[in-house]
Amino acid sequence: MSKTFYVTTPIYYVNDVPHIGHAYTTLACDVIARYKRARGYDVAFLTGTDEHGQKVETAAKANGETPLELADRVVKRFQALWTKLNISNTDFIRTTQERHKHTVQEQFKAIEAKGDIYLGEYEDWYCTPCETFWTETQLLDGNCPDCGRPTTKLKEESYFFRMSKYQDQLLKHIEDNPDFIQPKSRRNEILSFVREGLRDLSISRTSFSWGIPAPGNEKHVIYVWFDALTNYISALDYPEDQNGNFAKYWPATHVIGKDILRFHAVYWPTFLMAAGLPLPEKVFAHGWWTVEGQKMSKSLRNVVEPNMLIDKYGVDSIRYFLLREVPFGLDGDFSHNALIHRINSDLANDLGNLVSRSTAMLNKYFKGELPTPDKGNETDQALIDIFATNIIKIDSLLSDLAFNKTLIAIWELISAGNKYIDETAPWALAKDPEQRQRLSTVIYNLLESIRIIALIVAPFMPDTGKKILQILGCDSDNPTLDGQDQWGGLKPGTTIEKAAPLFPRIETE
Ligand code: ME8
Repeated sequence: MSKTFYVTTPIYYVNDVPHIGHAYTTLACDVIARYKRARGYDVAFLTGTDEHGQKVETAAKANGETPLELADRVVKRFQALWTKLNISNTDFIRTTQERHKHTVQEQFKAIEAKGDIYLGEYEDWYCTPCETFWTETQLLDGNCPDCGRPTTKLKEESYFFRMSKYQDQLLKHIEDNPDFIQPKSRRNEILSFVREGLRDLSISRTSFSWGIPAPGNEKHVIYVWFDALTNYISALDYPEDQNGNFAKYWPATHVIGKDILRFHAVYWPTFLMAAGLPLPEKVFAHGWWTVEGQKMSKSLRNVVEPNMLIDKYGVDSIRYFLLREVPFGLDGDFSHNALIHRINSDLANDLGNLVSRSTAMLNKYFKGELPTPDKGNETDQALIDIFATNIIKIDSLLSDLAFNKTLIAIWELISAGNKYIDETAPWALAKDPEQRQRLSTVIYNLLESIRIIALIVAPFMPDTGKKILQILGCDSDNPTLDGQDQWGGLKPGTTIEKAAPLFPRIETE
């Protein structure tokens, strides 16, 4: 049996066009998917769009189109961005697809048959932008406690899910599995929320029609979150599982923003419990981006548009910046200055220079033909050791989705390479014919360190990793880490050309 890994992004609402926040989550999932693949896992990586609900219905009406026309139009923008951002998803789900509607209805029927869905009457305050009901006491000055916008009182017949029944079971699961909800601060929030008590959840609406009908009662459409969360298993063809994907890949690692943690860490697990299914492996809630110190919003006209950034700075620079700048899990601020600083110092200086200096010296001193190293001395061993140590460290950091610490650990390797050049001073060795073997060892070690750096940086910066591996004459299409992350992979005798600068410096006025 091969090792499998299943990672998912939220499915994004189609009433908004993709911005840097959406790109961030999807990118994080892509990095972990690529890393796991390089480690020999069979990876399923799902993203998609959330196309039902009142929000989408209202946005479509305002545009004079049908909800499906709106969805068809906006979904293309998401898909085009993921292509441009080099996202390696293996599937893309739309909640308007038949496969999804089928699973949602089957899931509803199964939970109803078990007695955990019943018909009742609902009266509460509804926030349409958030698609969420609030009790009187939860409102802040009559407004939605999440977004601050006005709510309306709704009374309607509704199906309810017996969420209260699963309170203790959920609490126990969270307590028994310290890594189920990450980071820890978010886990504590959910623990106290669950301890306060779970109410049964209204899971259908009769006040609008853009959604999946409740089985056997067409007056009701299924609540958009019951619908949306199910995407993670409808994409695996649950329950029929005709291709064996559900058996193979479930449970998933869900990566989401902190805004939707409660849905993923409370509602979704209890739906799964009711359906008798295993709970997700992990729910990781990352932080929120602001822009130049302000909340991103359409009205402030400060929404950062990823396409423009990629065109201007290059896809790998953006991928690097987003995951390097802020610890995953904490809030961060996007600023052009910070981005340019990272590109110039980390990419152009540290990584770019290491590659151009090393390949230039190989060409200058050995006409581009990789020499054979000898056993080496302590300086060489120190370099080899830090690679071995950090590769193990990176594996464990990435299993905690600690992207920025991983990049710091990779940059320790790059710095070690640059420091090694300064310490060994190849230009001085080159002047002394008796130091020819020493020079061979130094140059070999430099190029070899670049090979490993390219492999380990490739999940973050696929084009850059590929470019470096091509320069080194290595397999660049399927960068594998297993077995290839050991020192000594480069073959002496390989011809390696002098590399052009990988990252041009960005001049600022
Ligand atoms: O919530 N900073 O969809 P959505 C960081 N359809 N991440 C951000 C962000 C920001 N400023 N803004 C958005 C939904 N995000 C539901 C999900 S899942 C079954 C259904 C990211 O289009 C972040 O991942 O509002 C957040 O969770 C997601 O976009 C919300 O996307």
